[in-house]
Amino acid sequence: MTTNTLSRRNFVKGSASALALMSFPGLGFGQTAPKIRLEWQQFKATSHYSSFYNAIRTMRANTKASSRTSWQFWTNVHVNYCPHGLPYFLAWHRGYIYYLEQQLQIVSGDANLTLPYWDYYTNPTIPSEFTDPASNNPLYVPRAGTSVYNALDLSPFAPSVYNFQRGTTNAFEPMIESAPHNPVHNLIGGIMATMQSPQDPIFYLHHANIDRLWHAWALPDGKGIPSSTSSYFSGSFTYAPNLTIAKSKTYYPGWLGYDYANDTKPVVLPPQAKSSSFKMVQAQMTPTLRRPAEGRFATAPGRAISAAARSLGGASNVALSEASVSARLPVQPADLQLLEGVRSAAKGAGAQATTTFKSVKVVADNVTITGAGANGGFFYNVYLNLPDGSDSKAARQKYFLGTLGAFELAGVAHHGSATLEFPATEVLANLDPGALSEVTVSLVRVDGGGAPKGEVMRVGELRVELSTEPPLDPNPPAPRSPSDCYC
Ligand SMILES: [Cu+2]
Repeated sequence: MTTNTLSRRNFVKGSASALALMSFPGLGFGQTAPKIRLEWQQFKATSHYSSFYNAIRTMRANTKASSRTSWQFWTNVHVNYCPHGLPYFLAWHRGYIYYLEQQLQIVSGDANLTLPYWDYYTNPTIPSEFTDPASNNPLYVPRAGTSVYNALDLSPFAPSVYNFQRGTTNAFEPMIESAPHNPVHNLIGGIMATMQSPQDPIFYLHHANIDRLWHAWALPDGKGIPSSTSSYFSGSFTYAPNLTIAKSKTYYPGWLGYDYANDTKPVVLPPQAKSSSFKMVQAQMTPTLRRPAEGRFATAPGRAISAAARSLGGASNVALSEASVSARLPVQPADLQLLEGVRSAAKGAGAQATTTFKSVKVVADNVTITGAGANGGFFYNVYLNLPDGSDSKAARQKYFLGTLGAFELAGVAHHGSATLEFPATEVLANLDPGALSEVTVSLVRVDGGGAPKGEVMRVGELRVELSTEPPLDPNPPAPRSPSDCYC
């Protein structure tokens, strides 16, 4: 597949519309040439643009959610089944957009229609066709912001990222979900900051791009992706009645019969869009990352949370606004020793850990969001023991735990209790021993163009927890049945 990439790409530039009919050198007898998904700027110049546009208009006009030809039907598939922060995030969404693509082909009558992708590493502003608020524009929904420049991150594409699955060190899937995936949802905001996000047509261009980035990362040899016969790829995903796909088919073989016009990994960030938020954006991207000032919070001392978990101390009622903030947790010396035990065990220095605890996580418990906050337009980067004045790229690799925003909260909120957990054992293992005289969690605010002012979120308790669970587990429990929501 990879050897033909260049010739295909050159060909795409010339005549995209006839692509699916072409066969390419190197394909064996009986093999069909992959259908090529195009970047939006190329796609909109093809005859498939009107197929895409009209199919979305037809599907959005269909208000019968039980009908597969309605837009809401597909949104409900996402609401009910999508795994976020769980295994199969990439594979599940690959199958999901594949079936939506087929649905668009059926509705449009254009069998060669492929989903376009939005390459925000080249054009970080939403294509203008999606932002025209004319009432008859099916590509438009109200949004908080249009630039995702501040969501971009190159760290998933670093040479050290070889493993794939959640539960392995330096793993691609959780990394790309953390950024740019989640922050793109957050900075666009509006419906994109919720589990109903597929209502916004830009969702599918975003996920086609995430899918493309997975493909680009995996080339040429699949890196650490589990083999087709591994237990990881046994079983199937069910999206709806008669829409079931073997998990292995989301990667093996032939890759569902489509490819992308550009299969290369991003290596640099794009030039920043000139907009009214230019100065603000500039200020956030300075190469030095300051540790946010410590807020004053009521604190909760260390305590047992359950037989399997112990809180090392927490900060209560952490209000989050446009200001970044750090919370220093009141960790007792005895608890610091437990933490040091987990650190040295995770580092491999003291494999015979004297503690029953094996892993550590930062827990944001009882998180609430204001109405303005729920509309998105912002998010927070979460760090453990971020030093002051570190190089932002290095800090990203060493102290970064994940992102917190309206989208992440929406993903957990419909379980009833809004608790977000950030695995922290890998970061802990990489801290210098001297760095453990204190435990500080920093929340660094990142804004898009339409960020709200004032309080947007509140964390009931922000704490660090030790857990008896192993820090890394590439074979987590099997996903729940399709009748179960596992967002
Ligand atoms: Cu998404």
